[in-house]
Amino acid sequence: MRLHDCLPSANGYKVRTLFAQLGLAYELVPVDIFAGESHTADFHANKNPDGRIPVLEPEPGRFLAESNAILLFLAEGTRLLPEDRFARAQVHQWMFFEQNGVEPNLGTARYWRLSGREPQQPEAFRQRIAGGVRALETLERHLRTRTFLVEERYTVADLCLYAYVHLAPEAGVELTPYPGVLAWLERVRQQPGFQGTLPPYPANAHVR
Ligand SMILES: N[C@@H](CCC(=O)N[C@@H](CS)C(=O)NCC(=O)O)C(=O)O
Repeated sequence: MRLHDCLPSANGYKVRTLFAQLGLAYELVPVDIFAGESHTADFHANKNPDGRIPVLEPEPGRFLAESNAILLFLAEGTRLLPEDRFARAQVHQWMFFEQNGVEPNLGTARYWRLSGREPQQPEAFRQRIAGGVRALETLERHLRTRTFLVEERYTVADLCLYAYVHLAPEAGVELTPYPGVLAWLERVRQQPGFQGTLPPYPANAHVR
């Protein structure tokens, strides 16, 4: 399998971590998204019409985009995705929440802050932070009394949410007001195959 990815991406990090946790080998195909490599005619036509990474190529010529769709595809039939229909729907619930409440808020705010884009759009940045804080409050309400997001066992939903939640301080949002979230992050870090930190954004990600 091949993964078209850019290493500082936390969406890509989700997939790379799952590969490690499942013990699956893959070939990394680097895509310099800051140089426009995900917006070539070939990339749009054949890999992802949305022009974004990560993109999984499970077999030559077949491409799957959206990090959470990739996670669910790879986790099928493994211990990280429950077979029970309702538990599986709860996994989906949290992964949809991640794409609605966490990634567009904490993920975008982090990118803007680390790449120098924050001062260009202070009001939009403030709104993303407010949305991120609301998502953290939601997670805290759920995790204060639970070990993992679904049925007290580690699933692909925990990995999915971990990616941008643990990076909240890089968006400027401290996690100390969320002790349940902090304890859960630590439990995720203890999982076999856990991957460490992400590399920083390259120089060409920054506004000049
Ligand atoms: N919802 C998508 C978001 C993917 C995404 O935003 N990827 C970013 C990197 S983290 C990207 O490729 N950006 C390049 C661009 O938008 O031109 C997912 O979960 O995979």
